[in-house]
Amino acid sequence: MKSFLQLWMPLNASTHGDNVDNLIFYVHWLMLVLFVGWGIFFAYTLFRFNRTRNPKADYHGVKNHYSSYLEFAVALIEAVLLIGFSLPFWIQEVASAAAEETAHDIELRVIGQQFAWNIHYPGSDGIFGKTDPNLVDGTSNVLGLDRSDPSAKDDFASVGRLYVPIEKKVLVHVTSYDVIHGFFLPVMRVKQDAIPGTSIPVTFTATSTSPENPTKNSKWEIGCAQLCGNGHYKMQGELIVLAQDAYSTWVDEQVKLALEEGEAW
Ligand SMILES: [Cu+2]
Repeated sequence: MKSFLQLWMPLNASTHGDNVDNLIFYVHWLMLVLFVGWGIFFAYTLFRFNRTRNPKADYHGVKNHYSSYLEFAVALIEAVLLIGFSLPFWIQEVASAAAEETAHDIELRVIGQQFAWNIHYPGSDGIFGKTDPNLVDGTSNVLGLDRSDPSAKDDFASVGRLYVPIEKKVLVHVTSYDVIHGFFLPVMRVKQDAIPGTSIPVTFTATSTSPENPTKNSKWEIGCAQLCGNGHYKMQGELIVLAQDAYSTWVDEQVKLALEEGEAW
């Protein structure tokens, strides 16, 4: 089943991707079992209640209460599964996710905007400078950075191109400038709604570098997974996973450019 489904699935290049994929495979197995089971039951009823065996309809039906007992048993088992297993597991997962949120190597902000992905890098100080939606300018200041804030001086933006290093845990704060978008990295098995006014953390760790000169098909895509307007279809970006030293070099270059640009402000 796994290798069969993988024919249609995007490459997985993240550490947690296998868990997501396994869930998809288990759900498919379960659906296959249910499909075959109900199919057999359907065929059985067609045979069991056919016209030659039952020439006259039975207007009274079943008299005993077995079906009620059965339904009660099913409800009870489901309640035990939900209260006894699912809820404790969910609470534990939420707690560990909250603890995980603080542990990371790289921290970024991703801001969805009709129709592009703006990525905010905190620069060499690792601190995000103040931003203000009123300062947003489509060409010179896509992030709305407040340049009077000292920690904003080395911040820089990357539009539509998300650069991350390999084997480093990346924490992304996902938000939106205008409407609801869906931040989607298929190869990282990351999908998170970008909602105006809220900042939602997601983490991932890349296990391999992206293709060096990608074609249209081999490019690692950033997609928008929420219908967000007329230009939704073209709200694409590219995920570029670099070796760690190549990433540091790139960040240094961008910081240098930002500082030079900042002097002109
Ligand atoms: Cu969008």
